[in-house]
Amino acid sequence: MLVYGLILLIGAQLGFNGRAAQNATLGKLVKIEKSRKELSAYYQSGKPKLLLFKPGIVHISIERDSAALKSFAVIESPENLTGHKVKATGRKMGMDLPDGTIEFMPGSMKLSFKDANGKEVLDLEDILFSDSGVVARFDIHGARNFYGLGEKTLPYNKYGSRCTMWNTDFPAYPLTYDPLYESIPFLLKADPKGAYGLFFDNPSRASFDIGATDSNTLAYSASKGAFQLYIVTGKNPAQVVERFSQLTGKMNMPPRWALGYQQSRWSYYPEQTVLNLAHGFRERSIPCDVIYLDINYMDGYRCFTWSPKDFPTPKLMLDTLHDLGFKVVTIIDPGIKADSSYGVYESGLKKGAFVREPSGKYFVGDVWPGACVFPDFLNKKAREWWGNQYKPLLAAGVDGMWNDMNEPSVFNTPNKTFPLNVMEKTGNGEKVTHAEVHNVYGMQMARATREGLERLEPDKRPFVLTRSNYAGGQRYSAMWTGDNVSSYAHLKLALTMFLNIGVSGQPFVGSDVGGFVGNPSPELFSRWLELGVFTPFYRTHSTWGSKPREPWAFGAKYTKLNREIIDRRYELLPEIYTAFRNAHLDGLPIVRPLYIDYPYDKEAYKLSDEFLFGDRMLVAPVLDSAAVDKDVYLPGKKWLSFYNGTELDRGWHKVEAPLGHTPVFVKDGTILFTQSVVQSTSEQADTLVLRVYAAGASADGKAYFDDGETYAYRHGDYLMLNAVCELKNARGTLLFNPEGRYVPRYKYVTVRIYPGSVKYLSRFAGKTAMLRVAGGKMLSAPVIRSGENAVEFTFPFSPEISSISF
Ligand code: MIG
Repeated sequence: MLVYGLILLIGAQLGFNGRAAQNATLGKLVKIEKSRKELSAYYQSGKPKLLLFKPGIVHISIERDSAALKSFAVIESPENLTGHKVKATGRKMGMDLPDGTIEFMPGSMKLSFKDANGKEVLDLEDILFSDSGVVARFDIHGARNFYGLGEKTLPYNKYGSRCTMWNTDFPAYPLTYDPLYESIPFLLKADPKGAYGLFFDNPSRASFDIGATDSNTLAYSASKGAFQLYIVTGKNPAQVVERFSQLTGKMNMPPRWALGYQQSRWSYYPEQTVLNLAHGFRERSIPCDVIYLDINYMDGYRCFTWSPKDFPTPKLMLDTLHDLGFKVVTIIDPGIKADSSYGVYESGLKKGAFVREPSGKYFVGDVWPGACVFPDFLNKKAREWWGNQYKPLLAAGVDGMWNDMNEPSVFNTPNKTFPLNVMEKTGNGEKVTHAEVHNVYGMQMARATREGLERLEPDKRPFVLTRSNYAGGQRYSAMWTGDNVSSYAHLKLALTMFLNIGVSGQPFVGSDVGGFVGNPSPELFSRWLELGVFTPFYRTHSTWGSKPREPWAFGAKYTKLNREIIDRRYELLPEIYTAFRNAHLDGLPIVRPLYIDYPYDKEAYKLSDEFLFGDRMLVAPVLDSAAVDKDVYLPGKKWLSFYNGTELDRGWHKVEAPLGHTPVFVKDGTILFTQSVVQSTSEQADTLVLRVYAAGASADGKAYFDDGETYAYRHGDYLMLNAVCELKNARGTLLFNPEGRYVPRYKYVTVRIYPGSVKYLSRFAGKTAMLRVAGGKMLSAPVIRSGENAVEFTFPFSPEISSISF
């Protein structure tokens, strides 16, 4: 029996046949220490450590010479674990996890991971340190499905590929270009046999070779710093992703307006153009929540200023836009113009807030404003200073912030970013070179921005959008996939990227609708808008000099179509908001691969052209030119068409998909919460619409509501409306079970039921529905036939509804 808490010295002589173990790059093994959940080996010049971190998560860290940097990604600290057995013999140490066993042999530095059935799934074969970093090679035991790795281009399944982690600005990136703006070194192995995640937490330049060089080997290398690996186990891919999100944190609940449709371009200016744009939406009744101001709103690209010529009255403009129901997001880049008449520059100098060259001089590089200095976002003091700079923008009424160019992107250095020897200071004042921390610069900028907004306006949920990011960055901001291209291939790529970013812990993701570079055909733009309806971050954006890309810019026929598409987003808002709430709580993606919910279905691992939106809707967007139908795979059992309740069984189906029509299916047994169309989230919809898909005669669902902008929900000011519907013979009942005290201000509630069989329809239609409110009041309404396959009835809305029978 182990004595808990006692550190036992096993000593090299006990387990290594009298010979002291030796590692090629770490030297001689000096001693081994172990406790209830930790094993540390001390080599002459290195310290491998194995730690049971959290339930199902093991941390392996190998420090060489110097101590490892504190993680920027991991928010949790190791837990005191119960129910995990740690077995140690002289040679090895084993940890029994709920979903497998991990054994580590500090003498040979071998590590092996067996699944719950005792089958080997992963072995660390060797690990070598040298002046160019560390290289680790793993035997993947025949695994062929790998996902995640954040923002990566093609292919969808990363098996057979190599890629690099080095945040890079690359406009109009080709379909297989690597690396791009963000790095999430989290690799998810997932197939019907099981899943695990490998999180290599190191923000220096790193690389993955996933069976590309040797079909059975995963090779990982990092150029600087310690080897840091978290093995995340789980009984299926969903559990692995959830656990990874416990480690690196969840997306915060955004303000509701950030879920609306958003219009951007480089750039809308001057003021009058912005106002005309806003009126353009309202005059045409095309819903829109947010307008973006790209770099031309500034005075000579000086961050936190307004161009006196083009934006002489920003406050007035913002007031008008707010009155029209718009929010405004402004872009902010990290480069601060080195200009002694510019207050932000001067105050940053005083605080010593900028990164320096080894000589101690500030590093100066060119970006849009010309010669710039750059904030040291890794440093707490610099982050605080930075956060305060947002004051004037907030005072003018700006609602959200967009952080761009934060890889960081520099125009005039050979590597297009900071020179590798630029010095940065971490939280505890420790000096590091840029080479060690490049991949967290953008994330720390988003953090500085978010923390600033939280300090300046503590009652408002901030909205921050970032281009560059690292694992854990979902805690601070939404992200978009940067400078893509107007083509169908890029439309497909966008979805592929969303799916892998989602399982890498970042649910709040989107792409420039229509493609940033180029001009989409009217059809491509509409198809991209269609995908956007089901994309967490829904924003049209295009480059300098691109043709107009407002939803009405393509002629009357497309204006109507585009309006109907965007209307759909607003109808679905209660569902979308609920999906965000779920992702905020469980860390699972909103746009999610089929394998998350159907882990035993082989097909689910292949498909990157359809996805689940939340766990009850399957979306099969059209991603090809001139298509009028689409081959859709439905997993599980029965699905119903979102639009008309047509039933479809598991398997492949060719479904109609003319322009403007996205095939969407609802899992049988679901109540979806939708609403009547509004022009922006600042407007209250009249009618809450429950769509009951009940081919199997029963359905349930729930929807989450709160004020959409403050943290009052944390103190009980929310409503979780649970509903259950049962159909029996010619009778139906709907039971409501509300939790929380928030009251949405709908006027009516419509219930539309797709009972799946025409026989039922005729029984229900023409009857009377009776509604019962908690206090006992009763109301009646006629049940009418609605469309081919549904019946519906409407009542005044009350959050007190306890049941409806019909
Ligand atoms: O060097 O601000 O990805 O969305 O419009 C280009 C201008 C800088 C790159 C961003 C893009 C933005 C553009 N920016």
